[in-house]
Amino acid sequence: MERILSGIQPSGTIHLGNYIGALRQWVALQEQYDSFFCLVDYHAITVRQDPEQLTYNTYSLVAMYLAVGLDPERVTLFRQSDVSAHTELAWIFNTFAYMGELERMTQYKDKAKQHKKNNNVGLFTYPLLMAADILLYQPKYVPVGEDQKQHIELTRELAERMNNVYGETFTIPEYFAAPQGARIMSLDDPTKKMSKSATSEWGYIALTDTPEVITKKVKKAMTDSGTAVVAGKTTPALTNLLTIYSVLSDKTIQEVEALYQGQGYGKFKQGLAEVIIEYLKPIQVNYATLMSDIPMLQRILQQGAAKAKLIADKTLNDVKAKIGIHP
Ligand code: AQP
Repeated sequence: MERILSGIQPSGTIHLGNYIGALRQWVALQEQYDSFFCLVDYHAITVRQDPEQLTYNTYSLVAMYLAVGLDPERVTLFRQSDVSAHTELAWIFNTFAYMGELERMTQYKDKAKQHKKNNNVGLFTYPLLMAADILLYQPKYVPVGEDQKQHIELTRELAERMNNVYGETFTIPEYFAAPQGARIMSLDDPTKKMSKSATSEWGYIALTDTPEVITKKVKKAMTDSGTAVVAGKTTPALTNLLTIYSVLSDKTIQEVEALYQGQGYGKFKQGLAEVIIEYLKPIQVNYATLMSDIPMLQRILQQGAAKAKLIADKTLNDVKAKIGIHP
């Protein structure tokens, strides 16, 4: 069975962008692939986190993984910091990657601007920890949103570089894009991606948002000039809203456009809010139940880490031996 691997940072509340761009695919792919999904908490600390909140966000994230439909009997769910091979391999990659390669990363450029007072070295070397997260497990595919594509390309480059020097060491992983919604944009600014750490809460819909909050956020969402509910190059805000509607309702964008023909933005937004609320209802019920049993979440993470460690340590030991660092 071919393997897939992906992860999300416990850096805040999961939003529709994370769900449509990543999580939703994971649920569909778990049937066909040997699936490894991690909570990348060492990535989250590249931005200053409140310690108690980080612990809470970690449980919240694993509960959300399960609430959307990941089956812990089938997939391996684990926390990055429980498997020390990630940081060890990341250090080795620090000695193989070039400054220029990391300087080109658009996420680093964005985050450095966003966090001027804490532009730490971890923000810069983040893609190398991500490369280690991936390559340790030798996956064929990495299902992530489009914003992570550049990091996957760097991961491939590093894997090829090491394979060329030391012989076959890593599987070269491929980016696996969501068929629709690989980049969901912010509701209050369709030129920016929907993000957990956005300064305004009006930009994202959290999977835990109440129906009232969802209705308010959708009502306030930016639209384009005009009145017709149509997708296209000149209507980026509507295209984004139509994409969300289409994915969550299992209708094509053309079907949604036809549904709201001649009805204006008000009716469309009302319909969109209803679609989101209905879609999230069962997820929110599952999530509340799962969050009431933290020891069970801890057990799932422990079991996952034990399975992940077996594979990760094997890859790390192979790399260490090849570079001359024997146990
Ligand atoms: N707007 C988005 N559209 C589609 N996919 C998205 N992803 C993130 N935003 C969108 C995908 O979600 C997964 C998890 O992301 P992450 O937590 O590792 O970090 P991120 O990409 O930096 O996401 P955020 O929400 O913007 O987090 P912050 O604000 O903390 O940096 C990834 O697969 C990502 O592609």
